[in-house]
Amino acid sequence: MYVTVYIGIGSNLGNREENCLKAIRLLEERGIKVLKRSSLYETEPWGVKEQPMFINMVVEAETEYTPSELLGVLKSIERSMGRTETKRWGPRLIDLDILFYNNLILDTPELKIPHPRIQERLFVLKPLTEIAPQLEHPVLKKKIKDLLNMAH
Ligand code: PH2
Ligand code: MG
Ligand code: MG
Repeated sequence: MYVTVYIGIGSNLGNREENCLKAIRLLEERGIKVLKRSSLYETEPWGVKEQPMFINMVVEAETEYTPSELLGVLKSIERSMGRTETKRWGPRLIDLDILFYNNLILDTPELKIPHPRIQERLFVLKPLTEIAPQLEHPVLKKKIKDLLNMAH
């Protein structure tokens, strides 16, 4: 059964745009069908301020992977692109995060869905509003466009 997922993509090392676009190609090679992609956004680093600016984007995709399979695929794409262990919120060549998986709510040590800090992060809310303004956050019960307005 196909589910709709939203994946956040970010990079602040190397050729940041190329890294994001390459990640999308690798998602598609793994059978993840990318239906919509946001523009590329240059964003201020969040969490750890002393690091280069990020490029961020969000894609809407269809997949048959379970949440944990999808997490494994994202991690393996990150590794295949040369990402090594990074410190929390620190610089990274590529970061692929599951934002939403249909309207599933999942809270395990390995994986939390929706991504727990979407509502605080303009670097997620801006690109997401571009492609899915009416999408409702299953925990907060608010539309993405309203979360963006509230975050300002
Ligand atoms: N990712 C982080 C920490 N901070 N800041 C921006 N602007 N964009 C990111 O993707 C990002 C961040 C950890 O994954
Ligand atoms: Mg992240
Ligand atoms: Mg991540």
